Amino acid sequence: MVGVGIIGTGNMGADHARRVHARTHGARLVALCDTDPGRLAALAAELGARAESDAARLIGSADVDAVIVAAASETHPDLVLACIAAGKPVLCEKPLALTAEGCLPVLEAEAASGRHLVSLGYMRRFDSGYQAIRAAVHDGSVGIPVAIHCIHRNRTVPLGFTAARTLSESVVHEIDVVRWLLGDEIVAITVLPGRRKRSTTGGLDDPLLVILETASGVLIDVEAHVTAGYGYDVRCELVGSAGYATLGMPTATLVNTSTAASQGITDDWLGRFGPAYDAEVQAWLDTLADSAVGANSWDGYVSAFVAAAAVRALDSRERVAFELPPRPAFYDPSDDLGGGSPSP
Ligand code: ISE
Repeated sequence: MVGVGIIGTGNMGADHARRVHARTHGARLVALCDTDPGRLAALAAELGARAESDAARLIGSADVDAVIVAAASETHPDLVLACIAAGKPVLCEKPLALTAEGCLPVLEAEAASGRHLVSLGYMRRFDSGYQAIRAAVHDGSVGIPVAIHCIHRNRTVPLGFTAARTLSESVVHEIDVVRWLLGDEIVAITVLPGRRKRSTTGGLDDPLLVILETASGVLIDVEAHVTAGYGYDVRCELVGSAGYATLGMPTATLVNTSTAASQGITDDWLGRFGPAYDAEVQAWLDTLADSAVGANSWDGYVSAFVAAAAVRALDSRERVAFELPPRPAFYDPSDDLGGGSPSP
């Protein structure tokens, strides 16, 4: 039994805690940590876990073999560094750090440890729909990829939300998943703000049309739309030289009545990607310490790097071309990009 400790008991952390407690095998939820004592105590009592007010103590606990980090984004790099120092595998929610530079100490510490201890929570890599698209690329059935059309809609965001956050918190998922689908790197990005909707308060530019270009010339468009109003909606269609592959609607049941045909829609990503989160955490528990599962620290660095370029493209209203720094040898390409198998 792997003893799991979870830092952060907000929406995502609580969801992971319930998942480890009830929907995975081979693991036991041992300890939880949060800066909000009331929230922490309530969840710890619900799940029969120890409540720790200090993250360093949780990471150092002898009964904690592996750690999930789901605390506030700005705390991620320090918490991940503490896990590496303790030699404990860590599954960190995205982002690895708020900036690409902020990821660098993690890359250095992980390489110095000689162990792939860090997995990053880009859960779309574990979604069966995205996996089927990737399989269609890898087995050649859609031919040579030429374009990807993406839609990423959130129902709503808090007041004061910014378009830069749309890019670094939402579009960052497309940035990660298209690299993984294609085994190709993004080399240029353009961001076009559209007409502002009357319902959008605070002057938020929403939706944005984001265009990504890859090294081999695949064109990707993303409608990034965080005040869509009606629900959470993520779509993806990959077009190749011999066909295309499209994500199905996640709620399969179509209700047909005399006046309408309707399908349910989820409110947020926890609903839409629930099975993907389950698969991600189980895969992580199954391979602990052997290697990262899904995205690794290098992927976290690249997604932060490309998201920063996207913010520059939005600010300048110009196409921004860039070159990634060389990938450290420690992060072998077969770990994530085009490794030949369509597994995560
Ligand atoms: C949120 O932070 C997430 O990470 C979700 O997966 C994403 O779809 C959503 O747009 C973000 O706001």
